[in-house]
Amino acid sequence: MNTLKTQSLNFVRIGFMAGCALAFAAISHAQTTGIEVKDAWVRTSVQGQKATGAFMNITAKDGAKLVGVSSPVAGWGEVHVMKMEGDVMKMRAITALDLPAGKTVALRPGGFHVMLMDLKTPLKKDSTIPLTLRFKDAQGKESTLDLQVNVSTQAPGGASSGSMPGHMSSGQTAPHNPGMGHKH
Ligand SMILES: [Cu+2]
Repeated sequence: MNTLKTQSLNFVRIGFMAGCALAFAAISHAQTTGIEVKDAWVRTSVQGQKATGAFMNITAKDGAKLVGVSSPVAGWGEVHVMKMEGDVMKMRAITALDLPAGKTVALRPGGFHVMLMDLKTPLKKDSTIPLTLRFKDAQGKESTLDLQVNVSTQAPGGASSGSMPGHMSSGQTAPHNPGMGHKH
């Protein structure tokens, strides 16, 4: 009985400290230099659905790794890769996604993506959610990038790749700079 009480007290304290650390991180790393995120969107979810995917194009000018993701609407987030194994499409979590210098890495349905787990609320079309990405640079230094991501049923500008990028960038923190690096 006594032990139980001590444990739950410790738990409360750890939770509080984690909250402080998060708040501090958000302030001290508000400016992530050299990393650009475009065309970010997260797929709608329905009541009772536990997970959904988020997709975007990330360019790290000097190279970096995407090592973590979180959002207040989810219990936790993971970076996933989706691959065909035989005839079965499988996805698994990876601890780091390599972002080679100057190359745009696409997170999209069927490939790399962000998975938001243990959703706390249904994500409604045309709303936005906060999403925090955590990066590690070549020196191992961590930084975070806070985004507001549109909730949608499909990629910005439609399902095909031939449409105009930048069309939906309202509400995103990434600079409005359409066209760069897109091949048709
Ligand atoms: Cu996934």
